[in-house]
Amino acid sequence: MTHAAIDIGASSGRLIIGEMKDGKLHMKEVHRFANGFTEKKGTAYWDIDHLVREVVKGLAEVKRLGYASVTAGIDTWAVDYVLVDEQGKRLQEVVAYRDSRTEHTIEKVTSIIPKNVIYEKTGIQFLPFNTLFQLYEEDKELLQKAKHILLVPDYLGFCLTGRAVTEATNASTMQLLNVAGQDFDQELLDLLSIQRNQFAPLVGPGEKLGPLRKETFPEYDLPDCEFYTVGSHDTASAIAGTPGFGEEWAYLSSGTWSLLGIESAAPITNPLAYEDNYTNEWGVFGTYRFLKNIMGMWVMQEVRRHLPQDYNFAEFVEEAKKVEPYQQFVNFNEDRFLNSLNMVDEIKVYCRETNQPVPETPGELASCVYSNLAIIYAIAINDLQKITGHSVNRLHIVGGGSNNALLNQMTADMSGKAVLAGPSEATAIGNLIMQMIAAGELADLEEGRQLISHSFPLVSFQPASVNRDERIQEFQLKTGKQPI
Ligand code: LFR
Repeated sequence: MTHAAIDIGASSGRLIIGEMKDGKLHMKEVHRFANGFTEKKGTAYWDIDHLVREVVKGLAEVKRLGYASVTAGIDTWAVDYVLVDEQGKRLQEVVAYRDSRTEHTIEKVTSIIPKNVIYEKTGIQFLPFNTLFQLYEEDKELLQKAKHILLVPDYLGFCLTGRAVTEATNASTMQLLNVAGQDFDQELLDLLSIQRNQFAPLVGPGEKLGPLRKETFPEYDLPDCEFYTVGSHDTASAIAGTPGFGEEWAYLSSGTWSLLGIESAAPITNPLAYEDNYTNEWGVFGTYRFLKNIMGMWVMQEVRRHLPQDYNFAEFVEEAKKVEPYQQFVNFNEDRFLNSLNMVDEIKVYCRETNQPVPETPGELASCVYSNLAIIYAIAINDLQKITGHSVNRLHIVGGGSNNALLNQMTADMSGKAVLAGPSEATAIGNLIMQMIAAGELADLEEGRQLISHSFPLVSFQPASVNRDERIQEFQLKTGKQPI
């Protein structure tokens, strides 16, 4: 059987074909396209029609390559939504989560329903862009007109199959689901003046969504395609695609964001988890991802955009290697780095404000980013162990960022943990694995992860002794980030 993973991140999308042959998963990328938000009249929007078009083009490419019949699953980033009317028409431009409209919304909402109450209900970390806060700022008339409020992958699935669902892993990131009730929380819906039925039925990953409506796209020659729901939140798919076994592993899904955490059988919402803003996103097969969002490769993407030299990411790594690391201590998790006007200037200003050497060259900037990400990861692992009582002895780094051997080594050094890097396409792999389980080719997630570990090489990094404690303390001193 041939499966197609449609995996769209904040900076690019791809369609990857996967098949099981001789006990291994074989993958081929058949289509790749750019993604990104653009500012129009002061608001940041995604080009959602472009994404629909590129997915259809990718499916046409599948047919052109000789695959007459496939299954498919869609995953994207989380939290952003599309309003759809009675006729199935989109009602608005899709606002991107880094838009500033929700800059102060956490305070507004939590002055009505206290923060700890929302956390107890949802178990979800407070991020300014959670759908709860975005919908709070949405045009109320438009909201009332909406028959469906669909998250991005559910909207794409709706355009392709005509069926509207709310896939649960992604839905959990809205911060509107009540974890005890396993459905939308009535008090939060009331706060937003939204009816429960404006959200399509909740479905788990691994359900049949429906066949591709080829007649909607007559200009393309398309394969027969049966859509399945998968972990439609890219991070849910990435962790499904991480070959972790036993108890003592943690993951770092490294892409535009760095998502660092553990897989848990139950949500963890104790006071420390609340204070340190750890989240419990829903994973595949009833798991929870206890994790923290860390500003990840976004920082480098933005540094790259604002430098006159056109370096690719591998070149940044080469430049960074020539520079002494750990020269500045910068907490990239501060909100000021979420959507800075100019990331290069923002880093320099931060260093000046804190009386630290200012990184100037591309190598110095990259080294500053990698050094601090490694320290932030190390602190997150320490905190995580304290909060959960779970001990971590290996860190699996997956996603595009796992190709950065320098950062992998620094992360091993700063955390004192063994790092296993790869696969870099964990998200697409997790998407494919879920389809294979749904189609009966794999028994369960454990078998899927075995398949991954037999199919892709993992690279191991052992921690070296490098003044770990001093550096972490200096970071805490310079940035004011207190240990828990
Ligand atoms: C990663 C991700 C994160 C989510 C952020 C915003 O691509 O999905 O998990 O917090 O993007 O949607």
